[in-house]
Amino acid sequence: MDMYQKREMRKNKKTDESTKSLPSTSINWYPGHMAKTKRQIEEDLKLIDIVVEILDARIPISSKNPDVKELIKDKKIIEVLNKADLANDKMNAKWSKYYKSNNIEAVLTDSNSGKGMNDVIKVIEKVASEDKMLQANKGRIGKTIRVLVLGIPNVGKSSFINRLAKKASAKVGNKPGVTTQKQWINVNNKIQLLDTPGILWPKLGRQSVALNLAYTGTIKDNIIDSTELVYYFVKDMIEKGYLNNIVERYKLDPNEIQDILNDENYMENERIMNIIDKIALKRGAILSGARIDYEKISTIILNEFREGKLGYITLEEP
Ligand SMILES: Nc1nc2c(ncn2[C@@H]2O[C@H](COP(=O)(O)OP(=O)(O)OP(=O)(O)O)[C@@H](O)[C@H]2O)c(=O)[nH]1
Ligand SMILES: [Mg+2]
Repeated sequence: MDMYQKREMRKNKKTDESTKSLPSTSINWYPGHMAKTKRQIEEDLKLIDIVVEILDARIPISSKNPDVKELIKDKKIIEVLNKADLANDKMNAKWSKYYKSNNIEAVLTDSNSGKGMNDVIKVIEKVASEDKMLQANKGRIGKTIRVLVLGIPNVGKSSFINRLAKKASAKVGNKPGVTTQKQWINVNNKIQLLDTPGILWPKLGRQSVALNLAYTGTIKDNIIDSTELVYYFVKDMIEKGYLNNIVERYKLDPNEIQDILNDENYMENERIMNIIDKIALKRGAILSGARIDYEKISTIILNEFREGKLGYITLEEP
């Protein structure tokens, strides 16, 4: 990066949280689409007893849609922190404790391996048995508990459903008298799952939320400049105590990195960019004229994060 680029970077980054604006929503979520999705979920809610909301364990706050509470009204909800295998163990425990102390039912899962699925089943049965409304509703006693899976894009809704379905017998066809085309999956003799999840719209109000969703791949990274995205990612990693993960993954010299971070001659954003430059050099993300290929290094770093190659990382704490 030459001096001019660095100056530009400095100019841009000074404003960080305050004035920098990201696109307010991903292209797929224009208001009409959102309204249609909402209506669909409202229809599905009429058919079910319990909601399972899938969150990304690495970003339990950013991956939660705050409208859900209003949407589901008095339906009971279970939070599933999926992709727990990619998240930090200590933070997983911290989040579990947080939910417990707030009387929120929450389960950590890995929908690839199936870890946590039995806990989900147990919690569904427990919640159903405690739900007075469900029990009071005479017609429902002895009937199956019907479950709807909700979640923002890419959190693992389909993987989660497939995992539960694998344990289950074949799909149940349309029930006579049910006019919709709904397909139900028998999870066991007590629980049925609607086979299509409700896709919630991500809430991009705060910049940090939009960034978290871009890091994890929930919103397309082409809505934000890749140099900026990787800049914020590395900055967040350092601030959240994951500098070592980067140093180790890219075989950087820890002393050299410390020197960069302590160098008073640079603004913070320049220090971050210098570290990214080091990674780019290691990975050969170089263009003609020895310029850094930020697009390439951005893709490399973020893909490796998404694949878990940077280690177990949780970006939000309770
Ligand atoms: N490591 C890990 N990867 C997961 C887990 N669950 C899902 N994935 C991966 O995350 C990606 C998205 O999973 P999907 O099940 O398609 O997510 P979805 O919520 O159905 O996504 P949309 O249908 O696009 O809204 C896939 O590459 C999955 O393999 C998990 O628990 N751990
Ligand atoms: Mg899906």
